[in-house]
Amino acid sequence: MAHRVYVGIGSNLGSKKENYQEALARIGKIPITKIVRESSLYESEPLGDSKEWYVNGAIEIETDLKPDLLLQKFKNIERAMGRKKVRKRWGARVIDLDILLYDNLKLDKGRLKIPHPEMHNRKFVLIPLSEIAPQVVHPILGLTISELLVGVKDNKRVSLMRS
Ligand code: A4P
Ligand code: MG
Repeated sequence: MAHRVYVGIGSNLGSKKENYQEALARIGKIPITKIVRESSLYESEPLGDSKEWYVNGAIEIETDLKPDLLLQKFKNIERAMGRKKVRKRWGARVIDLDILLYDNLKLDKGRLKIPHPEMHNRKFVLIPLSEIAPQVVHPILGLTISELLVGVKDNKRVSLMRS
């Protein structure tokens, strides 16, 4: 399949680990798409208003879907898993699926920004991503994920989840 995409996954509502696993299963069923790598799961201190910690991780997928169609599939999954439509930005969510990187694409369509505009500022993204894609280069910043992680200024706690 033609495109290599990295996806950030987060849950901070309900059975977070189960939500995460269900999202993986649903992503695995998207047509012309397959999961090729999975990071470990991490528990992360919330960024924003929510008090509830997140379960976060990252996956690599290969897909023939264009970015906007892939985003639509992710939104369908979020909806099917019960994310309310109207809610606070950065509020609690059953599942949040973010397209972090899509090949070397740079896209800013308002509805869809790739690379994800905050990924390089967030340890809860860079730590799992560095497990599966340490040498992948950020197409705008020109640094690898490992390098971004070394330089990140984020004092929120992120720890490997005990199974
Ligand atoms: N959108 C634009 N670019 C993208 C992209 N690359 N991937 C648009 C996915 N969506 C993208 O997102 C709002 C709209 O962003 C989407 O409809 C899509 O058209 P959303 O997921 O509905 O809303 P949101 O997630 O509340 O807002 P936002 O700004 O996307 O927040 P983030 O960046 O997703 O951050 N703390 C911890 N510890 N762990 C977390 O995972 N996540 C957030 C949410 C806050 N704090 C967190 C975590
Ligand atoms: Mg989001």
